[in-house]
Amino acid sequence: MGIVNLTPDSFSGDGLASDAQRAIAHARRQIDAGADLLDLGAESSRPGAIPTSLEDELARLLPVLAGLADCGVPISVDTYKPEVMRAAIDHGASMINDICALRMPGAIEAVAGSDCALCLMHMQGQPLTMQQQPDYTDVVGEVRAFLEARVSAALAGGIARERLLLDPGFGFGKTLEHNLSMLRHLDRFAIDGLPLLVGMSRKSMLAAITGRPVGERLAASIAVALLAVERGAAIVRVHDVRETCDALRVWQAVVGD
Ligand code: YH5
Repeated sequence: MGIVNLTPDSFSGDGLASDAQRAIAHARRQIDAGADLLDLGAESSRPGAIPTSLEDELARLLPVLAGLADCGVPISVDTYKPEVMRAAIDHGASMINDICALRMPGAIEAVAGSDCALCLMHMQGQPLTMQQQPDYTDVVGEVRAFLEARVSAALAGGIARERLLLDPGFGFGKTLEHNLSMLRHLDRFAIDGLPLLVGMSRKSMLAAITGRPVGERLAASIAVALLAVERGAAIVRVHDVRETCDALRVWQAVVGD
């Protein structure tokens, strides 16, 4: 899954057509580099991020979705707002990537009326404050229990099991030790055999290990992507598609499937 960031920190942020054109070009490069799936995100969920208005999120997202209608790979939209989910689905999105796991009022209904896929992710707290005091007695058990409860909520809301993916949410209200525990025990999140999606690309946990700034986390990002796939991840959400694909091809050649 190639990341396509539509937030102003990655573009000029004026919401004009030039931003959309640059994002579309980036998305097409991600596909050329080997992405089987793209994740479009128009609201930052980095630690400390301030929420984006509905209007701004839609203005950034919809022109890019329209421009990728014929791109040949499924498009996921990273949003927790029900209105954005509905608009994204109307504009051809194949998947909703919800960092709030359908906890926003109206989110279940927004997704239930379609046939798109849905990723349910764990987050403790909210982006603005989630890294201030992550707190668990058993991070793996608690994240697993949360995901089980969200699967139940989705099923009860009329979303078929076949549409679901799960994500323990690396970096979303977790210390380095929490993230490492989750990676060590990744198999425990495969509830009912649902596919796992994981995102660790360039994240601060890699800074905590390597001491590198965000522009120098490529090797660490490839290493964790490979470790995640080895531990059962079905999809890795990454910035550096070409390099990650190369690493995964080597792994695949060795394991022979
Ligand atoms: C994820 O893990 N993450 S947005 C801070 C960084 C670098 C990257 C420099 N959306 C996930 O990518 N969706 C995001 O420090 C996600 N799983 C799913 N399903 C955060 C991000 C990032 C944050």
